[in-house]
Amino acid sequence: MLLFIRKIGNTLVIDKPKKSAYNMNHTIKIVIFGGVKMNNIKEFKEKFEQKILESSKIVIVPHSGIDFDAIASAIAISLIARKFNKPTCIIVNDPSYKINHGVQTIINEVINDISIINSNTYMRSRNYEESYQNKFNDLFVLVDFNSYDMLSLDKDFLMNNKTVIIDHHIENEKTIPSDIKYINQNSSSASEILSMLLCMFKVKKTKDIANYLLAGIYLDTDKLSKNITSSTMRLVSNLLKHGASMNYVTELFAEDFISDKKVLELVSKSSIITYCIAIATADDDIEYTKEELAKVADYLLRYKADASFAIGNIGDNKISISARSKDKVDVGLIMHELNGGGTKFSAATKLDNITVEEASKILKKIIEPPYYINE
Ligand SMILES: [Mn+2]
Repeated sequence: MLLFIRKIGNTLVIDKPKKSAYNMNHTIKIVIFGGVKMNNIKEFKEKFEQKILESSKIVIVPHSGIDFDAIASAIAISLIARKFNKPTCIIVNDPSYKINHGVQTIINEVINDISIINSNTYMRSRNYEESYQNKFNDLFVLVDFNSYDMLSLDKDFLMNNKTVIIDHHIENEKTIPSDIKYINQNSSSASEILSMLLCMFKVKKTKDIANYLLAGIYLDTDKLSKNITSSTMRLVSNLLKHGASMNYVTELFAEDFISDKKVLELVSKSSIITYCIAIATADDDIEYTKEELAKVADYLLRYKADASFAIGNIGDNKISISARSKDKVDVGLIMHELNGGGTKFSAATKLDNITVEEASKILKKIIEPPYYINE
């Protein structure tokens, strides 16, 4: 058998010559990264506790484009820090018009109790120059992401500060170096990991935090239909026991009518380009949020498609592609070819200065073996 070996950043990728997107399953990746990665959550808990104890403030950084999983996990981390009497803040840099209304509801519910600020406010509070030199001994906890792409802080800033990552996404060459990290791709969501950590740290779960974590799990499992394991369901059961309510969560997920109409219009414009792959290509002059594109891709998987892609303009001269897969196609690898990332089931990328149509052509070149192209 002929094997190809390529090096992408810190990753060695070995693959068989590919005939179709299906064969991408045979790719082997060897990833070499810095930082201490904990495979064992108990070991991570001990190290994380030490880091919290030796720091003066816990600065929690959810990913940009904050969603239910990121905000719920961030709030859970602030409860852990509080147990050790450490002050905390959560950094959110997304402009409020870009924040999902359900996520905004959660932020509004906790804002009087937990400090949620943007990075400039944090920098001012800490004195910009001195923060860069870590004069304050703050601990940065990045949650629900591990890559520079989704970091809402100045990249150089983290270099001199202590960093912890808690995540469930695959690592890639853009993974941020950290002192310790717990990254478990078998977990459905960061909220699942945090539900477990709250138990281990013996933090009492209120009805509110149980609801938020359930919303986080609900989002990342596409309403408890994907990526779930017996461990996920055990934790869901535990959250329900602590007062979480499905009614509260479905209410948070209620669609905004205008946005949903946009989603369904784009779904109706999609085409199944082979018998297995659905692509929705938006008009350039309509701006979508990444979340709307993700919904379109999710929606397309209801049909007999193995994988789906939604391509649209997200503003700032950027085109985003959101990709979803049932099983046979590895959309993580396909998005990786376009400088993006994600898991086999759910991935995305952003492309600069091109049109939706051009992005669609590039994507089709990657996913279609020549004998499938019919244009
Ligand atoms: Mn997540």
